[in-house]
Amino acid sequence: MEPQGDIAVIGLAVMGQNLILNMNDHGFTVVAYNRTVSKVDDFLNNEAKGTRILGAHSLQEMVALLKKPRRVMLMVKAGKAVDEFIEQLLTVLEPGDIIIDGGNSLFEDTIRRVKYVESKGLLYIGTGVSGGEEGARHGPSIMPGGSPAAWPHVKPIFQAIAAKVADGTPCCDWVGEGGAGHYVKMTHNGIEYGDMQLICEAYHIMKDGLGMSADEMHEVFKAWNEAELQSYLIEITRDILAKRDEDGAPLVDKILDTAGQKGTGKWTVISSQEMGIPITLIAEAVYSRCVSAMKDLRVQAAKVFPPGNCKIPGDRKRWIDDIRKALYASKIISYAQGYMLMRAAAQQYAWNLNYGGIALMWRGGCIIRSAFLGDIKKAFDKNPDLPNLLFDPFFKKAIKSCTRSWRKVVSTAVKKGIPVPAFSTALAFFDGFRSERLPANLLQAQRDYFGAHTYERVDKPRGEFFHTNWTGTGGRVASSTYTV
Ligand code: 2AM
Repeated sequence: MEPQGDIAVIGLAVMGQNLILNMNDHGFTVVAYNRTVSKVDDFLNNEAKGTRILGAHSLQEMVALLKKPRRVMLMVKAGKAVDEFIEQLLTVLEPGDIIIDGGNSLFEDTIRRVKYVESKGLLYIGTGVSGGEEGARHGPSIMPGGSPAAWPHVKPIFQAIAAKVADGTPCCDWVGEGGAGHYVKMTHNGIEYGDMQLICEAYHIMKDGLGMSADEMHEVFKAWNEAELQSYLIEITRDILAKRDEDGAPLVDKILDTAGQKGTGKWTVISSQEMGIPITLIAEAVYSRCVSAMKDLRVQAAKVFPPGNCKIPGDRKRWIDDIRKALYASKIISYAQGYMLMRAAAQQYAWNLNYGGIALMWRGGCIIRSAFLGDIKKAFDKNPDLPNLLFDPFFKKAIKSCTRSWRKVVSTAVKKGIPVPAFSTALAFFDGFRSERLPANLLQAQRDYFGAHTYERVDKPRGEFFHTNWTGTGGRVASSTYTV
């Protein structure tokens, strides 16, 4: 009998299982395999009961069940497990077959793996999958990159199972070569860190500054979710604030204030440092989680530096509106920074990224899905070469309409001692970005003073470098220049 399997999925943790069930719902025959083979039968006898899903108890059996070219998707722990499976798969697959990694792999690993697997005559895709367990089951955002020749073979499956926007367009398209898919997914996660931190700062000001209850904040987030901030993260925040513990008190108040992280936010910041792109908001979001994790030290510090009165006087309704605007403006900055990062990465790694397409992929299914991404898509559709989101007329107008409130919220929070690292770094970035002249003239003078690093002059063409003997005792020789 001809093999029936359209695709194999290795890794039966919840994401893998849900993707398989999703593929099955869309008419594909999936072969399921897992390192701990007993989980295959567990899955077949429970979640997969009554479906056309096939189980394999060895990689050989799995391969024999697949149509050619064989498509094998790894949904295993990022890191060593992926490399180990690639090695094993290379012994059972044939040239032309396709290995897909759907885990949260570091894009540099994916770049290496694409080259390696292609060198063996097979094709490789590293794909971001976002949307959590629910997304995987009912429609994730899928961001594939790697060997372009593999895409036509994977496209029908991925686009069928992906989330769809209102007009039916799937939140999945080809991202680019090499590690492009995982890079875009990493950036997505970084932006997700930023969005979450922004919401938390709004919540903090409302709670401590305006003295609002969880119920009152629930109403605010409910209203915000009806307008320009409409998004999955605002929606779940609304619902979290309404959730009661068994004793009837808001559950959110009982949760310890220490946040964890798995590393994709950190990777985004590391990559931005390497590329010299200021994604200050995401960086602050990552560091804010680090500060939150220092609970014991914070408890000690709170005794040494007890907080003063942080109540914010004035009309609460107006404040809430100001906070909404501060959040919206900061969010625009965060996405502008994220897009700058992707643009720099595209240049560095020679990826031809479609920025509007990326916004569309993030429009549905994933954690940062929002109405806002529809506006970003429109901006890049209008001008694919848009150098910065802030230059798009829609966003320019939006930022301008928010700046007064944004400054008011940041300055008041600072006065009251409520930490707003993301709101304030966004504003500081904005002010730096729109400054024709920054104090870096002085900085460059300092560098030339102690290190003979040279400087360019405002009254001479760019690219001409000068060195001054500042003290009269330094030498005439300048150090070689370099850029970061
Ligand atoms: P397991 O069920 O055999 O532990 C999520 O952890 C998924 O990744 C699971 O399917 C798990 O398989 C798999 N996994 C984790 N580490 C692995 C490794 N080193 N080799 C193979 N599979 C691994």
